[in-house]
Amino acid sequence: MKRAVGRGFCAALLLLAAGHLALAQGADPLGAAGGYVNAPRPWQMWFPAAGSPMQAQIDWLMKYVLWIMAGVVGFVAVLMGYVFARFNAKANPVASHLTHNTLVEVVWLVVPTILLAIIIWPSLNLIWYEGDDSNPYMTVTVTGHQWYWEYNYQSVPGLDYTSYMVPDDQLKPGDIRRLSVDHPLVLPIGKKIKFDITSSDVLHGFYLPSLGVQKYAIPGSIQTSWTLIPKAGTYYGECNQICGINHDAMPIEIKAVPLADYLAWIKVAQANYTENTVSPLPVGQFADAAK
Ligand SMILES: [Cu+2]
Repeated sequence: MKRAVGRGFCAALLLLAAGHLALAQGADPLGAAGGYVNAPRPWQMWFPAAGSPMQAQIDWLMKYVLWIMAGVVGFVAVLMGYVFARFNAKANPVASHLTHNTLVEVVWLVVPTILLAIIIWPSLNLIWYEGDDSNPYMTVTVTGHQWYWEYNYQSVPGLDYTSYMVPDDQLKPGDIRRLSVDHPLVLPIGKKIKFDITSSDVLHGFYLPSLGVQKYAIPGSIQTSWTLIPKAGTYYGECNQICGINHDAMPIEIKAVPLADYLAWIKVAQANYTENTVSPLPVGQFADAAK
């Protein structure tokens, strides 16, 4: 724990140094994320605003199925109410001995079949869409650790850094308690980003609700997912697989910035973040083994 705090402190110093360097150069690549913040609100209902096409489709499918379900539940409720009122012992003392009705049996077979078909069709399309991580602009290896995330930019040699939650007593203005991190994951907007998700110790969950990404981080295995963020801003996620005592202390913060700002950030990050590399397990080996 002490080590983690130490690392967090070093990371904060490095971030400060990176910030100063960026300011000295007259540019703050991360500032390019702008003021848009996609974060959960207290008592929020429904999904967060969709930050990616994948989440937009998930949102659509959820509501589509929900309306069909509401129709089925409503119809069954009305039917049961009618049966209770019309065919109880008082209202209908002599029960019918009818055991078979071809029309009713055909209807209750065909109607649910049609309902299932119109649910399955967009569901399969979405599963196919979610699984299509081909031709990404870049790939980031995401490794879950107890209790922080590690981001390895496969296309940027040496860019591999850790991301710790900002402790409550170190929050700065604009930070969100339990969600802000020392080093966010920085991604370019409008580009397809692939995630290779793994873990160095126990099961973690890489969960980005507003981007529609949710994958287990499994030791010794790589799960893939992808995203495409059209709008610059800050997006948040959390580990959503109980992974030990500090499970709640490994949020995910994403800064989505225009490509030019991302490329500028790489230079700053390469000079500063790489010293912060913590790699208890060589994640590269997993990546190679999977090929
Ligand atoms: Cu975790």
